[in-house]
Amino acid sequence: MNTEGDVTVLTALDGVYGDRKDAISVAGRTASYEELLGAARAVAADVAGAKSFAMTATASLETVAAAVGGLLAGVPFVPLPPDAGPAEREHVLRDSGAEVVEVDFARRSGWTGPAAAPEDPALVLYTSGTTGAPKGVVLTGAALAADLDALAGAWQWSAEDTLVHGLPLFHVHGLVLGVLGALRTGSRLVHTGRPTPGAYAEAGGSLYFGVPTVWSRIAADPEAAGALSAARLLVSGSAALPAPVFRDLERLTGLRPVERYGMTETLITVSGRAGGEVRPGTVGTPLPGIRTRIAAEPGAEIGELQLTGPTLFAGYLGRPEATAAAYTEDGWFRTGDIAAVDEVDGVHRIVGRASIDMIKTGGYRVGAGEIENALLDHPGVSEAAVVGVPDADLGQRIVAFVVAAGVTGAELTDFVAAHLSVHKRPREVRFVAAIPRNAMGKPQKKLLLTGEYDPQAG
Ligand code: MLC
Ligand code: AMP
Repeated sequence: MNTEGDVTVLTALDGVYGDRKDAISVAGRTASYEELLGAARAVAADVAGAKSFAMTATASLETVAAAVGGLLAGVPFVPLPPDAGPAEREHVLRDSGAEVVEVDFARRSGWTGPAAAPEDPALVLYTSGTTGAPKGVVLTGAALAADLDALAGAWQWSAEDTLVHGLPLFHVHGLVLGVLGALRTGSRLVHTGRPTPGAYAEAGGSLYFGVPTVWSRIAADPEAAGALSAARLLVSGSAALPAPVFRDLERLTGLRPVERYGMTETLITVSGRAGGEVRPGTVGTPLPGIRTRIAAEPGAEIGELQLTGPTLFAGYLGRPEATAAAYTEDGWFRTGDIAAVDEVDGVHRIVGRASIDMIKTGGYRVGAGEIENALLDHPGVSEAAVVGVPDADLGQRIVAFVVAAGVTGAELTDFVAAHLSVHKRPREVRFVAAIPRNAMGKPQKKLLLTGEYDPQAG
C-alpha cells in the first residue's frame, strides 16, 4: 500500500502486513485496508483542525472510518451511542464541543498531514459516574497503543488471527479492542453487527470477544457454542463472567475462556494469558507496565483496586476536579472495584463494586444517579431510587423504585429509553408509597435490594 508517514496506533494501515481484500467486515460489508484508508482520509480532510468531532457510532464501516480518520488527523473522535435519546446526545455534544460529521464510506481522499503526536487525545468516550451525567474520558494514542500491544502479547494476538465480535462501537471493548486492536495487530476483523450466538457461530474466527451476557447466551445455545470449538481463544470482559457460564463454555467448546479486566479510564489492565492457567472467577495478572495494589483495611485481604501505568486516561474532559478525585494522594488511580490478589501467583479476583450506585448491565456501565434524574424529570414522579438487581442474563438489571402518580411502569421505561438511551432503561419499575431513607434523607438502597421494607409504608 502507498502510505506516507506513520499512521498513529494503526500499524496495519502503515502497510506492514500488505493489503488484504477482506481486512475488515462490519455487519455484512467488507473493505480492504486500502479502501478503509481512503475513506478515513476523506474523514481526516473534513475534520482536520477541529477541536473534536462526533458521529452516531452505529456498527458500521462508517464508524470505523471515523475512528481511523480522527487518528490520522490528530482530532479526537467522540462516538455517539446510536440508541441515545435527545437529552444524552445533547449532553455529550455540549460537554465535548464536538461538531457532528456525516461519513460516507464510498468517498476517498489522498489527504495527508503531519502524523498526530502520541500524547494527543485520540478518543473521548462518555461513561457514567455514580451521580450526574456521563463524563468524557480522554484517551491518548499512546495509551491506546500501549494497551493494544500489551494485549497482543497476552493473547498471542497476531495478523494470523480472525477476530470476531458484535459489540457496540462507542465503548472501549468494541471500539478500542475490537476495531483498533485489529488494525494494530493486522488480524482480520469480522464484526457481526449484533452479538448473537448464531452470528458468532457463522463467522469462523480464531479469536472471539464478548461481554458475559453474550457468552451466557452462547452457552445456552449448544449448537452455536459447538461451532466455536475451532477457535483459538475466547475472551470475556466488561463484567464478571459467572462460573457456570465458564464451565458450560468449556464443556461445549473445549476452550477455557480467558477473562480480562478494565475500565474506560484505564483501558484493559489485568488479564489471563493465552496458553496460561485460567481459573473461573479470576481475571489474571497485571499486563506489562501496569502496577496494581489493594487498598485494604489492616488485616483485610480485599479492598479497592488501585493502579498506575501507561494505559491510563489523560483526564475527564473539562473536569480537573473529578480527575483529581479519581486519584489517591500518591498518584494511583482509584478503580472503585473491590478486588483480592492471590498471594502465591498474583492472580486478581474482582469481588464487587465499592458503590451500590454503579450498575453494570449487559456490560454497560450505568450510574443510578443519571437514571434517577431522568425519572424525576417526568412530571408524574416525585421520588426515585434505582438499583442493580442480580440478573442471570444481564449480570445486573436496572430496577427503578418510584413514588409516582398518573403514569405506568411501561411509560416510565419508555421515557428513560427515549431521553437517555435504550440500554439505560429500567427493566422493571416498582411503585412504592415512599422510598426508605436514613436519618440524613439518603435512600437506603440495601433495603430495596433485599426487600426488607414495606413498599406501602408512607
Ligand atoms: C426494548 N427495546 C426498546 C425498548 N424496550 N427500545 C425502545 N424503548 C423501549 N422501551 C428494544 C431495543 O431497541 C432493541 O432493539 C431491543 O429491544 C433489545 O434491547 P437491548 O437492551 O439492546 O438488548 P439486550 O438483548 O438486552 O442487549 C444485550 C447485549 C447488550 C449484550 C447485546 O447489552 C450489549 O451490546 N452489551 C455490550 C456492552 C458493552 O460493549 N460494554 C463495554 C463497555 S467498555 P433492536 O432492534 O436494536 O434489537 C468496558 C471496559 C471493558 O466495560 O472492560 O471492556
Ligand atoms: P466501563 O467503564 O464501562 O469500562 O466499566 C468498567 C467496569 O467494568 C469496571 O470498573 C468493573 O467494575 C467492570 N469490569 C470490567 N471487566 C470486568 C471483569 N472481567 N470482571 C468484573 N468486572 C469487570
